[in-house]
Amino acid sequence: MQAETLAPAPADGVKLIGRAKALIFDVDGTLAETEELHRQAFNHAFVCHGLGWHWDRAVYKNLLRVTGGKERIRAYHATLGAAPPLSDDGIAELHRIKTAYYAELIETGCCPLRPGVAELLAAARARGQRLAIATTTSHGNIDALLSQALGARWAGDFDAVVAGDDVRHKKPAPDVYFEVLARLKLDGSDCVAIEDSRNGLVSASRAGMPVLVVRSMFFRDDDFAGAHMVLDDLSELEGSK
Ligand code: XBP
Ligand code: MG
Repeated sequence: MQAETLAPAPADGVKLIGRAKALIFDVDGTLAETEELHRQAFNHAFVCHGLGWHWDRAVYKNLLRVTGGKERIRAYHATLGAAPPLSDDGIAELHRIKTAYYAELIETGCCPLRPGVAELLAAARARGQRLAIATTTSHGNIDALLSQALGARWAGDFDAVVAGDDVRHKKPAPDVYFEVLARLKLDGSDCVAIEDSRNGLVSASRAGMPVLVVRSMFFRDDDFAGAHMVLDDLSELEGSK
């Protein structure tokens, strides 16, 4: 009879997390379900510029394969055969409008942390573990989200915060995770990455770290082969201590 392969239970996630020296969090989709607000903010910028573009959820889901907002705009523009040219400055201006509107949306308080996130951050701090962020989005967007969710002094709890524009290549390249490891002076195997997308999983895995995936709105059906564990959200860890 063939042995059944069992998926790791949340208790394995608790063990994995408990023995890590540092927990490294992705932001979008992992700490909070921000991607829908990013989508609305991109559409706002397109209206402001009179472009006649609109990214519905299906289109956006597909475009999320391209990490980074400026890169995503450029990739979409390239799919429009006869579109007027869009310069790097034009893209940067669109992205500035998008970013300002995204911050306004976040400041309404409509985007709380996902279930189990605040509890995990508090438990990790109580255990003396270090916290870090490895994200594709910008420092401004991280600050907008975490000031709202954790208070203005949130950054004091994190030993490294590395954003997309701090590194040469965005996820799925490992640059952002390698930069976090360099700042923490740790090896990947000492840490756990917490991610919500295939691109994030690949990025962290290439930097040599085990990855715990939490499924999010747009990446729910991504291929997470290679993840240490896949959870619906981090609150699943709480019942298995
Ligand atoms: C998140 C992203 C980001 C956001 C938009 O990826 O790809 O581009 O969608 O942010 P991850 P910006 O969660 O894997 O880090 O517009 O600021 O780039
Ligand atoms: Mg993400």
